[in-house]
Amino acid sequence: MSFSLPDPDQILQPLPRSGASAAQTAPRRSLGGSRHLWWNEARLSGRDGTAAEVRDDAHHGAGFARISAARADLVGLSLNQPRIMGILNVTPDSFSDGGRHNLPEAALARAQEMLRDAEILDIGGESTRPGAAEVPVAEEIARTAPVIAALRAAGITAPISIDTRKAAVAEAALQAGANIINDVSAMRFDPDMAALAAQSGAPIVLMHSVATPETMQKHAHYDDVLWAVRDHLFQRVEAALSAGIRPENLILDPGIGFGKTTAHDLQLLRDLGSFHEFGLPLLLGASRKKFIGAITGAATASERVSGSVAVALQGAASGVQILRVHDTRETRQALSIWQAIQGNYHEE
Ligand code: HH2
Repeated sequence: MSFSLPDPDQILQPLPRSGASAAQTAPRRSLGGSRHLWWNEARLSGRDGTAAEVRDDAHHGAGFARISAARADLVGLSLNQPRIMGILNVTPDSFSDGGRHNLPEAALARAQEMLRDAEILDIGGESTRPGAAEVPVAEEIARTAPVIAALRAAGITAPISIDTRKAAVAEAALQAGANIINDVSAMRFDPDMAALAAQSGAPIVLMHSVATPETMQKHAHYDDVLWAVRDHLFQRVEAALSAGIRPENLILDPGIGFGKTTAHDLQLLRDLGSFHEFGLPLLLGASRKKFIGAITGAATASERVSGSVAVALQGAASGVQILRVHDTRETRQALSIWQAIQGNYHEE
C-alpha cells in the first residue's frame, strides 16, 4: 500500500452524500470505498481559521485520492460498509457493563448474542472510564486471555480486538486468538506496544486521548479540539510507521469522552469526516458515554441506548467504518434501516 500523510497544516474534509441523493452531474467520488456514501466537494480549513470549498483536485490530488481509496480489509472483513464492534468488558467496574460478563460462560453467552448483529468483538479487562485506576498486567491477562480462548474454543471466528494499553496483555490476547489491538493510549502508555504491533502484524486502533484515564478530565482544554485531535493522530501515525507498522494495519479513532467536554465531543461528532484524509479506517466509540447523559439527562448508562444509536447513525452517515457499541441489536436495526434507505434494499 503506497501511503502518504496529509498536509499537516490543512484539513480537507469531504462533505459526504448518501446513495439516495438526487443524481448529480458532478463526479461522484467514492468515500473510502463505501457502498453508501460518495462526495464531490470538500471543505479545506487552515490553522488560521480560513475555510474554502474545493471541488476539483487540481491542487489536492493526493488528498482527494486518499479520501476516496477503498480501505484495507480488516482481518478478512471488508470495510465498504459500517461494521458493528460489540463491546465485551470483562471487568468488575466498567461504567456500563462492569461485573456482568466476567466468567467465561457469561462472556461466551453475551458474545454469541452480540454476534447475531455485530461483526467484531472488543474485549477489555481494564476500565478506562474517567477516573479509573490502572489494573496490574497479570490481573488484566487473567481477565481477558481465558475469555478469548473460550470464545475461539466455542468456534467463534469473528475478528476479536483486545482493548488494552499494555503490550503484555495484547500479546497474551493475540496468542489466545485475538487478532486486533485496540489501544486507547495509541502506544503512548507502553513503550513495547509499537514493536508488538509491528512484529505481530495485527491491525491496531490508535485513539486520541490525553494523560491517563485517571487524570484525563483535568486536561480537557484545547484551543481547537479538532486540530488537537488531528495533530495527535498525525503524530501517532508517524510513530506507528517509524516503528514498522504497516499503514494498512492502522485504524484511527477521535476518542470521544477521553479528556473532552460535551462541547468537544459534539464538535468531533460534527466533523468526523475531517479524519478521512488520512486514508485509513475510522472507529467511533461513543456508546452510552457521559455526553449523552449531559445532553438528555439520562443519568445511568443503561438509559442512554437511544442516544447511542443516534450517534452511531451520525457515524455511519459520516463514513465511519467501525462503530464500537454496547447495544448491538438496537444499533443493527437502526443501521439496517439507514442502509435500506440509502438504496441497499432488495425485495426477497
Ligand atoms: N472507549 C472506551 C474503551 N475503549 N476504545 C476505542 N477505540 N474507542 C473508544 O471510544 C473507547 C475504547 C470506554 O468505554 P467502555 O469500554 O464501555 O467502558 P470502560 O472503559 O469503563 O470499560
